[in-house]
Amino acid sequence: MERSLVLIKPDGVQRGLVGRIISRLEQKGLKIVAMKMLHIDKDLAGRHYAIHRGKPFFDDLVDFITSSPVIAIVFQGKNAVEIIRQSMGDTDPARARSGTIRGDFGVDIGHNLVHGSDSVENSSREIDLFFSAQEILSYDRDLDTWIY
Ligand code: D4T
Repeated sequence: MERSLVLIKPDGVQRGLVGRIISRLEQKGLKIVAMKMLHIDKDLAGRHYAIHRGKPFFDDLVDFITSSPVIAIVFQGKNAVEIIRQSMGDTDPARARSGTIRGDFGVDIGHNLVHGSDSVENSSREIDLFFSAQEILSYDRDLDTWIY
């Protein structure tokens, strides 16, 4: 089953949107297999956003993601990566559709509330940055027979 790393960014935590963001993804049928709260340091931020190093917004992005605690979650489910990207909406909340997390709760690209892995390859790299193998749990849910 596919896995994706979701981060509820500092603005999501500060604005009290953690429960609502998690709810949307749970209601879709995705399963939480790991979760923690942490304050990302510059080193982890640099590794997580390595692909953006050198871009004009990189320093602001690192300052923002390290400014206050985040919630890191591994969601698991069929097509989890794509489903989460669709649920989050466009990177720029101003362009994100209503009904998406960013479309409903955000206005500014620098404060877009949530991160979700953009590919299966990147999801395993990102999950490894935030979680050890022991922290990712395996369990059955009876309701899965009604989702799949
Ligand atoms: P993340 O990685 O946070 O899930 O966002 P996306 O996958 O949707 O978008 P991204 O990697 O292209 O951008 C990462 C992060 O940088 C911020 N950003 C992006 C920004 O502040 N200004 C910009 O011009 C862009 C492109 C927002 C998300």
